[in-house]
Amino acid sequence: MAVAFVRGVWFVFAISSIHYASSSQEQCRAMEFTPVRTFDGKRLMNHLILATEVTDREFCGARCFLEENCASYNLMTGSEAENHICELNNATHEGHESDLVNYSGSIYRAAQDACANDPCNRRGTCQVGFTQKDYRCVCSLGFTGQDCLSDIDECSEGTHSCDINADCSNTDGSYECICNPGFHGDGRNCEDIDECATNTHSCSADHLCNNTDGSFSCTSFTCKEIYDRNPQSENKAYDLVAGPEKIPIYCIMRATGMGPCGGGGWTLVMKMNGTEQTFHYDASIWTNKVAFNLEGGETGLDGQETKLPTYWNTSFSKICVGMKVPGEVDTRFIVILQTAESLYSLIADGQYRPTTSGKDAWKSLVSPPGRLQANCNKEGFNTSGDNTGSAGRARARLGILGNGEDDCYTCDSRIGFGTGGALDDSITCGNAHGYNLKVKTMGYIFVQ
Ligand SMILES: [Ca+2]
Ligand SMILES: [Ca+2]
Ligand SMILES: [Ca+2]
Repeated sequence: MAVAFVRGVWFVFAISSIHYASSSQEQCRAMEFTPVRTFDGKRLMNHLILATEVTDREFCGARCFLEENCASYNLMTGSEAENHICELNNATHEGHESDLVNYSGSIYRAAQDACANDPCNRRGTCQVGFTQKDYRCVCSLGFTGQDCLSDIDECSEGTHSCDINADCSNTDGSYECICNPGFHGDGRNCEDIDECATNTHSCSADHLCNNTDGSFSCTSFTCKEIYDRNPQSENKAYDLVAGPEKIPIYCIMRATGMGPCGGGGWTLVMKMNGTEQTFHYDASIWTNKVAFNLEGGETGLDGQETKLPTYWNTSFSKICVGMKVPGEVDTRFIVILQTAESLYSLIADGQYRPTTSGKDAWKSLVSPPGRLQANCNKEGFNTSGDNTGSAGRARARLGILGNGEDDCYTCDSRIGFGTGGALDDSITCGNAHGYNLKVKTMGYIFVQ
């Protein structure tokens, strides 16, 4: 008997029978080469995995033991002084009887072959000598289990390589990746489809297509955007993105009846009734971002009041304001050239901001022509008297003030939107000129 220690494994060589064993739990392997399975003058062909030289003929068995796929070996013996050729095979002659050929000078030795009946399924590799069953299976990709019968669910185990924008579906032995709707690619790599560029979107002609990751959105923020895409657009409500949602908002596209404002796509902001207190100068409606009666924003120049999110969300370079005197057919408009990020930004802070429309323009809003006292003529946003203590005096969120005295301290007349104060605090839109002229109108504000 000889004893050797090679790469952490003890080998015990008996004269007739050689037994190899290792004690490591994971690599636990036991191989026995018995005299019954030793064939002098034979060589197993066609199953070679490694050929090497050994100085000691007994080391060929040790090499086989250390090579996990080795099940048998051919030892070609030379003279005692020379090295021996050691051929390691991944099978034994069992099931391969015709591969065992006569070969002078060769000794063929086969381990007990628990792999002979192919216990490993799905093209798994059987390794002799491992585990209590004397074999173990190295499963091919996608399979697991002792005999490789179980499919690995790569999708639920998270071992797949599908794109983050793909759906993983498990298959027997593998898995499939299919890009999510709105993406294209092979499943491993998925890219957003640009529906706008490829013209596969479903946006109407009124809306601009905006590509998004995995989808697209159809948007118009203003009536002018719609008009610019289609100058034939008619006056009506269109779905506009005004804030987080799309809501129907009335657009005036045609110049007809719009006086100096003309057409080109006016976005409705407010409609107010001068007999109601909704839009009084002191009402919080001017200083908050809360919509009022959205339904009223879907119709044109009628008697409904409304305050739309366009008040604080819509930027513009000009404002069209109109007044309609009860009993009159026409609404009279003037245009105010003013750029701002929103009407809210011009009004809500209460700061006075002048406009330059002129007295005659403001008077033209009312029919018969409005009247103002001769002096002051202060016009703009948040217009009020010069003395800070004049809360009771005429003021307008957007309008012009007139005074009999040659100053702006005691203003009693006004034309404007969101008015209040002397001499009739109940008029919130229209013209107040002393005790003998009080015109409460509908008021409309559009931006473009
Ligand atoms: Ca699978
Ligand atoms: Ca897209
Ligand atoms: Ca006065």
